[in-house]
Amino acid sequence: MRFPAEPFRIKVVEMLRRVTREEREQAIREAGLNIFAVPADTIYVDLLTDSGTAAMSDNQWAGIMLGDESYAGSRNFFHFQSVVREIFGYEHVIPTHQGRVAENLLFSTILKRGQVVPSNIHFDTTRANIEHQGAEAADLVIDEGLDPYALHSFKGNLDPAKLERLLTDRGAANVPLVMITVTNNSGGGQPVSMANVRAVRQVCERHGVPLFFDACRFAENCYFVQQRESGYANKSVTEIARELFSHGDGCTMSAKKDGLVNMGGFVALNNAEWTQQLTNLLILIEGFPTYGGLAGRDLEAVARGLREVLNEDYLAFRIGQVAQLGELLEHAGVPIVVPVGGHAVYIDARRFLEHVPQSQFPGQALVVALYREFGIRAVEVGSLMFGHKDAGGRDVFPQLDLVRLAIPRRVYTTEHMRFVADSVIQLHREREKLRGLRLTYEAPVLRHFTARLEEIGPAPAAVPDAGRPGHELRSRA
Ligand code: P70
Repeated sequence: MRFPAEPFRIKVVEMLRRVTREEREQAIREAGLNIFAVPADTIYVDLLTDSGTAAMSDNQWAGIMLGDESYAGSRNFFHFQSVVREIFGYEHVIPTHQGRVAENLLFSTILKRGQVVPSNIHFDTTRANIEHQGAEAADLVIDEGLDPYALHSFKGNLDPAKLERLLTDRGAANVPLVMITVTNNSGGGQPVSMANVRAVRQVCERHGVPLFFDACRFAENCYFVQQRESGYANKSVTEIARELFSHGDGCTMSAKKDGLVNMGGFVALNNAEWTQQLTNLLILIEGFPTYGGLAGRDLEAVARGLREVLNEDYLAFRIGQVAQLGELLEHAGVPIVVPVGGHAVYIDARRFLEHVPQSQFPGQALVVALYREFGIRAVEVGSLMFGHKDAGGRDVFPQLDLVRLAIPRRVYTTEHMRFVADSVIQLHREREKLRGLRLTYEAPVLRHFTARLEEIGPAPAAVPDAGRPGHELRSRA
């Protein structure tokens, strides 16, 4: 397939430092084979996350200079509020410094112990904020959404039958709201269809339960609706977004994704009583309601970013760039989750490294090798992140060991993506050389952030390069 070229030109550049394999070997070793502990300036292509890593536009930077840093009533807040109202259609707009605070405000206010919040798949911070209230987070994605190889245009859909069952079993009084995550990050960045949103809305209405969105990647989701869902080809992505949110009662958003900023978020909702409660908590933990933990200039950048992200030339390039990386890998026989989602390509590490058992962290072994050999940072979403011991002290592993290559917005060129593809393909050819890992330190919770590991067996020899040098001086072992 042909993919659109960059619909922008580059006005500011950030030089990358040359780093040798020896330096990387030392950095990853000192980091205890934990990619979170590696200094970012030793990385060539950083695909750890698409969150807070976007390049802002000249228009956003110009907006930064128009920041009004008044404690109360900043003009940038009113601009931000009007843009959020226009796109999302919700009356009340509460700024926060990032997505998890939006979630915290919402769930600390409206959620009670013992209640349950269903979603397609809750993102980790959403789940943690729900569980922190002594409540339960239920993942009700369609079955195809859990199968890495099932082909479905909207693998992020929430199963309305599962929702109906949950609401009937638990009673609507125990479900303060239903949430839909667009796109479904934890399921591979897969989109949700408008038909599904309507079906979920109907179930919610029958039971009298409000519907909220986790809107982090709403523009990417709406672009997929335009491209894949019948009846939407002639609608603009902005119109599609308005329709999507019109089926709900509110949303939380980390603007660090489709807000095209490095920091920011919000809650938007129609319920005035909830708004008052959220606002009281906001003042306690984030700041005055017209800045919510952000500078006036940051609010201006979000306001402008939310408009820019709906530009369809941008979206065609964005979704195309991710799809292209997926296509290059798939054609070379690298096992990836299909169809490719909106913001990332996920490698199936169990299939990639068939000789490394799950107890030896195949995903993390791949992450370490990608960094050591090519200077690429990916993130493990598998047995290191989700594995734990059960009550009997036995290891429990997740079904999948994935490695996520998340693509920052407007940051890397297509040539960077080719370099990533060639590197992964080269590693795939040499996969027998990779060894499993074992833990030498693990924290009791969220162990992947601080874990330390070591290689099982002798240190691996360098993998020959992919014939497409990255920005490095290679010296071979
Ligand atoms: C990511 C980051 C954040 C996120 C999200 C959804 C659907 C809420 C939030 C929280 C987190 C991450 C993961 C690995 C490495 C670095 C960062 N997702 N809802 O990359 O938003 O971070 O602003 O509090 O995806 O997926 P916030």
